[in-house]
Amino acid sequence: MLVYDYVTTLATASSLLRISMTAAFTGVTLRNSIGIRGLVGARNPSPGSTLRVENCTFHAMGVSGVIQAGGGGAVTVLNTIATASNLDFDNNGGMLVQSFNVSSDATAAGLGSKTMQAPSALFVSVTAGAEDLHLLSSAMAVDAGSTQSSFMIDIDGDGRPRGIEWDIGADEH
Ligand SMILES: [Ca+2]
Ligand SMILES: [Ca+2]
Repeated sequence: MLVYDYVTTLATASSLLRISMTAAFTGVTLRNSIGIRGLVGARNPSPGSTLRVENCTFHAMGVSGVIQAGGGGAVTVLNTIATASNLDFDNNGGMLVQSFNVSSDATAAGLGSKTMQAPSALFVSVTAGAEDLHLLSSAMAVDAGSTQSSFMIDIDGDGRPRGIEWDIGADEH
């Protein structure tokens, strides 16, 4: 689990998780993590690497929440919210396999995903410098995720699911 509120002066180099371009990694997973105001949340620039992103929340990234950027590489991203980026989810070569994601632009895709969702309707606070990316009780991401068997908690240590289904994003409401 990671929480990264980017320092503005470091933002030109910022990815929360970036796979090496010079070696092949498989089986890397980023989950229950939040990134705010950086450039990229999760980036796979490696042609030979695969990355899985589960139940993350990325907000106000200058470039993207999640990028697959190397031909031949693959990112699987599910139960993840990316909002207020240049492109919330970006397939720039290779495979970007999406399901049960939420974006504020048109780039969430696949089964169970929702586009064009206003951040202010999802999160407790999107005030710059005072963000609280816990879900509002009224957020459409509540009980809208897909059930996973590989983990059972959220970023707070709350059990998943609460309510009738898993939530989308790092927070289970
Ligand atoms: Ca739930
Ligand atoms: Ca929670």
